[in-house]
Amino acid sequence: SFYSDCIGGACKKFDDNDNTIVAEPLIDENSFNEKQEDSINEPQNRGPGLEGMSQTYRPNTLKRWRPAPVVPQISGRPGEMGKAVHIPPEQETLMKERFKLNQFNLLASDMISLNRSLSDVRLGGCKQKRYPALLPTTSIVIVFHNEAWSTLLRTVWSVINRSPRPLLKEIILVDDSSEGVFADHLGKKLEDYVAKLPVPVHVLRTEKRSGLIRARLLGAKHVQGQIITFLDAHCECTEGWLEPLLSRIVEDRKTVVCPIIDVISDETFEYITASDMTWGGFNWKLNFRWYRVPQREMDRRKGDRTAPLRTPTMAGGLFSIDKEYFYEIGSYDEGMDIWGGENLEMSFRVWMCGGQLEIATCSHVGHVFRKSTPYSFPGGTNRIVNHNNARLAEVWLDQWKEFYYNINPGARSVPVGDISARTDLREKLQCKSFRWYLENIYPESQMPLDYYYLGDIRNVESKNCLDTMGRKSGDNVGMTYCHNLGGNQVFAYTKRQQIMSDDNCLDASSRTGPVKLVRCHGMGGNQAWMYDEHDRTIVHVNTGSCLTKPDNSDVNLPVLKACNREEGQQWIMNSDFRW
Ligand code: LR7
Ligand code: MN
Repeated sequence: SFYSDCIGGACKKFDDNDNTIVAEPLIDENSFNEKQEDSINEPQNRGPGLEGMSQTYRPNTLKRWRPAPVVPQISGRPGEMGKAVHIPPEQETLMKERFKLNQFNLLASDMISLNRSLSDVRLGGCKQKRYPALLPTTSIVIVFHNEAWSTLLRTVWSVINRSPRPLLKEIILVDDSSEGVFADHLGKKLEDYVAKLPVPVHVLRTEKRSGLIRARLLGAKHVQGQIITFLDAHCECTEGWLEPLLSRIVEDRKTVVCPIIDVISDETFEYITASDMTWGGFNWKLNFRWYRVPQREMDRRKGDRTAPLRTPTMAGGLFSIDKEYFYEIGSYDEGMDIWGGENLEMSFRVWMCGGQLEIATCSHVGHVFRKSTPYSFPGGTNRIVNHNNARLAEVWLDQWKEFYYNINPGARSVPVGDISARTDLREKLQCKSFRWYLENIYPESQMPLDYYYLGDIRNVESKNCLDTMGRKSGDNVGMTYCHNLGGNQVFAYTKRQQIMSDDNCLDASSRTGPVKLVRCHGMGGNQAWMYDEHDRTIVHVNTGSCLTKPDNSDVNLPVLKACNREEGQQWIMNSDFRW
C-alpha cells in the first residue's frame, strides 16, 4: 500500500517490494578533517562568479566554497538538527485542525525555527570534495500556491544560510494566486519581510491561478543569474547543497542536475536522509517513481557513490539548469496546467534532445512529502493530470503512448489541446526516438522495448479475461468478464517472454501453482511464458505447464496445469478479436 493516496505517486515512501526503496539512513564513512581547508570565500564578496559569461564556463582551480550563515543555527526551539517535533496530547485537536490547511503538520512547522540546524548528511567522500573557484551564479525560483509561512520562509532561510553568498544571485518567489487565509501572510507581509533579507528576494505574482508550470515560466523570465535553480516551497537545503549542482553544469552545460531529495516528515518535520541508491523512473500510468539504481550505473560510476548519477527521470521540483540551455531545450510546455507531467516531459526531452539528467549525490535538499494535495485542481485532479500526461505522451512517447492510454483509458477522452509547438520543437531539435531512450537510457523501464502484443488476454472456454483486479505484487492474478476498457485487463507479451501489467509480471513457482503478479525481474525464470499462436496455449517455460482458466467459477483465479489441449487452456491475444 504505497503511493495509493498520493497524486502522481509523488510521495516518497518505502515500498514493500524489493527494488523501490527510499529513505534509509546513511553511514558517515569519513569524518571531515577541518585542517584540509584551503580557501574560504568572503561573505560580503558578491563576485567573482562568472558574470557575463555564457555558453562555456571557464575551467579554473578548485577550492572549498563556504556558506555565510546569517543567523546562528541553534535556536533552542524544537526540531533543531532536523529532529522530530512531537506535539503534546492536549494540542492534538488543534494539530489535526491545522493539518488540513497544508496536508502537513503546520503546528509542528510553526514551532521550529526558520533557521533550524540540520546535520551534515553527506557521504564522507563528499565533504572532502573541492569545486571550481569560479562558478556561475544562480537564481533560486520558488513557486507556490497557498503555502504556509513557516515552510516557505524556512526554505528561503535555508538557501541564504547554506549557499556560498557569491553564487547566490537572488531568490525569486512566485505566488501563484494564493487565496483565502493564505493571501494574508503571502501578500504585503511577505514583501515587507523579504525586503529586509540579506540577499535580493523578489516576489512575483501570477494574474490568475496558472499552475506550477506556468508560474515557473514566469519566475524564469526574471532570472538574472546564469543558472536557474528551482525548489518547491517546503524545502530545506543542507550544507554543501549548491556547489555540486553548479559545478556539474560547468563541466557540461547541457546537464540538468538534481540533488538527492531527502524526506521532511509531514507528521513530525523530522529530516530523514534518503538513499543515494535510488533514481527516477516511471510506470505505465506515467507516474514518477523511485527505483533502485541498477548495477550497470554503479559500474559506470566505478562504484563511486559520490560521483554524479545518471537518472532516467527526475521528480521535477528541485533542479539546476543553465538559463540559456533551459530555453534552448524548450523550457516547459505552456499547455500544461496546475500540477503533473512536466517532470517526465522535461526528463524525456533532455535525454532525447542531446542533454543529460543527473542526480548529484553530494547535494542533499529536504522536501516535505505529503500524502495528499491541500489545494484545488480547478476542473478536476484526474482531468488535469490526464491532460498533462496525454500531452507528454503524444509528443514524446511514440508508440509507447499506447501503454499509457491502455492502462488509463480515461485519458483517451480528455482533450490534449494544441501540441504542434511541442512537436515542432522535437523536430527542430532533431531529438532522438523514444526507442532510443528506452534502449540507451532506461533499459530497465517498465515499458518494454520490444513486445508482441498489448491488450487483454481472453480465455476461449470461459470467455473471461485475465485481470490484475488492481492487486499488488505477491497477490494472485484474477480473471473476470472482459470489459474491453483496458485498465486492469491490459497485459503486454514481451520479446523477453514476460506477460506484464505495469510493474508486475505473471509469475508461477510450481507446476500446479497459483499464478501470481510479481514485480518483473527481467531474468526469465518463473516469469517466462511461451504463447503458441496455433494451439493458443500459454506455456510456463520453467515447468512446461499450461495457463488454465479457474477450476470453479467462485474462485476467479487462473492456475497452472498439465497441458491438455482443452479450451480452458486456450487464450486469445489479439486486439481485433471479437467473439
Ligand atoms: O497550482 C499550483 N501552483 C503552484 O505554484 C500547484 C502547485 N504549485 C506549487 C506548490 O505550492 C509547490 O511549491 O508547486 C510546487 C509543487 O507542488 P506540490 O509541492 O504540491 O507537489 P509535489 O511535491 O507532489 O510535486 C512534485 O511533482 C510536481 C509535478 O508537477 C512538480 O514537479 C513538483 O515540483 C514536484 N516536487 C518535487 O519534485 C519534490 C519531490 C517530490 C517527489 C517525488
Ligand atoms: Mn512539494
